Amino acid sequence: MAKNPKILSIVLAGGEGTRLMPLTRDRAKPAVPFGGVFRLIDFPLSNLVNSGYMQTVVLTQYKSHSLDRHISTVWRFSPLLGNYVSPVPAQQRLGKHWYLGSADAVYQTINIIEDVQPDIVVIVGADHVYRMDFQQMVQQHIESGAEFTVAGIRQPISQSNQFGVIEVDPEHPGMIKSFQEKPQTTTGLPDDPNSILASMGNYVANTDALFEALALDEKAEDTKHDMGGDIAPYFAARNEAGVYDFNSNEIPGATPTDHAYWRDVGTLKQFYDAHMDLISYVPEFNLYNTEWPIYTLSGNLPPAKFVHAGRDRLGHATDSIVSPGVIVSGGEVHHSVLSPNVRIHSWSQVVDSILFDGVTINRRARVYKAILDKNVVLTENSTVGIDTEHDLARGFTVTPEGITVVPKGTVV
Ligand code: ADQ
Repeated sequence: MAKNPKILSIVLAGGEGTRLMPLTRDRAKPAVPFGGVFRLIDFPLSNLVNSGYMQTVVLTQYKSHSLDRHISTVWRFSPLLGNYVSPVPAQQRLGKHWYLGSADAVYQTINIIEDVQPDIVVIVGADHVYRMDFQQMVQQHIESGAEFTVAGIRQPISQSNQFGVIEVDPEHPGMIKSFQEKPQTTTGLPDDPNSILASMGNYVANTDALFEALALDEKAEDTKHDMGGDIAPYFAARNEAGVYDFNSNEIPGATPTDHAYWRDVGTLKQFYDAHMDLISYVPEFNLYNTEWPIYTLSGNLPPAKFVHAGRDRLGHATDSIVSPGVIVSGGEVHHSVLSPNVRIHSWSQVVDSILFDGVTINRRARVYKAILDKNVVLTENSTVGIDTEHDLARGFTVTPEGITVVPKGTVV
């Protein structure tokens, strides 16, 4: 391996995100807004840039229009300087089918990888909220001699059927003995029977070994062409897979609560909870760490404004994130996330909620524990989240935990 290996990063951004419906009705999961001004894909892309990795391809597939637009407007680097983030839609290069799975998506991109000739490929998912320095993982990968390294984090054993489960080799700590994708049952860790070591869906691979694995997988019969389901177990079975402990990742400016924060936001409940983590009194995830910024661009917008519109109409927001372009005029916002261009009018109330771009809350309307998608309008005196039975009857999504989700553009 060269002293300064050449790295290409690949972001897997083709997931459908069915469990986030209706937020993924018109957009790919990685394009779902997060934290007021961001989109989910800004997290992996910021991590890559902050790690010093400036050559990235993003593999897109479903409903990728807003994702492509976001990548090309926000993330276009200078090709002159050799820096780029390029979206690659499903090519149907190898036949008349879309990507069969995440491994097939990488395989269909082999010609792009060959053009770049990297020594190492860093492959990351696009739908998690976290900070990670991939250089530290690559460093360990090189030192361990593994062909393929998986990033791991402890998770409750009750969630083992949602993750790739890593069993570390006791004889060779740092290497994986077995990798099982989303097993129904499994045993816990030797020092903590209630936890498993879960794959974060982030991989570092030596290019040649990866090509070989992908080519074999493409021809195999019994495969879902999945990085977690097929490629990681392949390397584990050959004793060539290393594991990188996310807990050891050091991020400049991280707080004790924020260290090793990682959330899968694949369900509405997880998506909602991760937002609440941003606004808790001591934030579980600190957006204000300027030493490891999360980048985005949210257009040319004026600052947020709070208007005292009359006696008993003191427009205010507490324990909340308020984005540029928002006007809170005579209404009350508590413990909520407001995206750009939201309007909150007199005597209205927004509590424990997430409002996407351009939402309007008219006079005396009330919102509780809800996610309102882009451009939703609450007319005067209307409510969302106060009576969840009524919300269901109106065709809104209500999660088992009682979070109401109103689709894009709905007038309530
Ligand atoms: P999942 O997230 O369930 O598990 P998957 O649906 O394949 O796996 O998504 C992984 C990433 O690949 C996502 O970023 C998704 O957008 C993307 N993706 C999915 N299908 C794709 C396709 N056809 N083309 C391009 N991109 C695609 C994975 C691992 C587990 C691990 C969890 C961690 O398989 O082992 O534990 O992530 O959340």
